[in-house]
Amino acid sequence: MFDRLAHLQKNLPKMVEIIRGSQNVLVAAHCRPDGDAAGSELAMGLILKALGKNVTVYNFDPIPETFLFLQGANDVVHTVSPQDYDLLIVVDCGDASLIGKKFPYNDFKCKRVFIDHHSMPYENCDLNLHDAQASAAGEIIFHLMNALDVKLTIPIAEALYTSIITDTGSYRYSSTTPDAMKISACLLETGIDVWNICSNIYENNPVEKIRLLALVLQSLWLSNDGKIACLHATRDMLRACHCSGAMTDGFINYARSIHGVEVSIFLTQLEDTHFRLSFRSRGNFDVSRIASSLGGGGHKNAAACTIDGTIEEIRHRVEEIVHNAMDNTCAAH
Ligand SMILES: [Mn+2]
Repeated sequence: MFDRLAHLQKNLPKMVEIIRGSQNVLVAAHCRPDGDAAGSELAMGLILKALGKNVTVYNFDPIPETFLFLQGANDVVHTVSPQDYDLLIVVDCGDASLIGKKFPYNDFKCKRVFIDHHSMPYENCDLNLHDAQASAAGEIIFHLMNALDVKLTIPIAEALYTSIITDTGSYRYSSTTPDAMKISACLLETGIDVWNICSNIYENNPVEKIRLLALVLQSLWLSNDGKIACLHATRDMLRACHCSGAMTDGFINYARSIHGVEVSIFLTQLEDTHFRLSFRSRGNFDVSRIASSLGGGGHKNAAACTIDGTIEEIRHRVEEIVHNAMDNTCAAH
């Protein structure tokens, strides 16, 4: 029934065996959790609980308010003692460094496993359940749940549904596969309330965020050919609206939504001349390669890194890199 299940068959039984053989499990995901990171780590936590394990769910950063309706979200911890665990499961994360700068990954002497759908499987671990074609890490966790014979409950379905709708952009991105739809159908059959989930995630903005959006939209910059759009949020703008940097999540999509724009970038000021740089692209243009060339990573259509310079310098530098990559892409076809 599921097209991508065969791809997981090699490591799925091994993952089941490792989980069955453990008792005290730490589940982690990438920092600054999005819907997939939060949804998949909480779903994994609930699945392990159903198996009678002692489970702790960790994230370096707080779970955003929009996902706090998910079961277990308020129990997520932000500090960790590696010696307390006999298994570490990292979900929706392509590299241990992305769990968070101070996460003591190398202090875990137990088995460390990854469940992920970023472009490349992470090598420095004991086992990797990886499928770059999965729409969300939550999709792989759905298969793992079945392999573990854990019953799909409403709280697990809500968490997995959150994973899939957020990582597919509400079934708009090209990652929206037949499997994503079939798994979503299974989740709906539990009786989850889709409108309740979606209004928690998408129609629950703090007014501060909307005030910040109004400021951010005024920063719009377009390249001369209209193919690159940039928005930014300075620390002054965040301060004026009483917002954290995480509140800018999703703003970059306004830049990409402009007719003719192929790549959008978003700069969030971290320090005077230090910025978080996010990329979004349309169609085939691969921004993960640009982000990795600058020390970051991500997916084909969504990637990020950090970068030094003034806003003008960074825009100029990135414009050049993106235009070069566009020229090469055209030359290759
Ligand atoms: Mn994901």
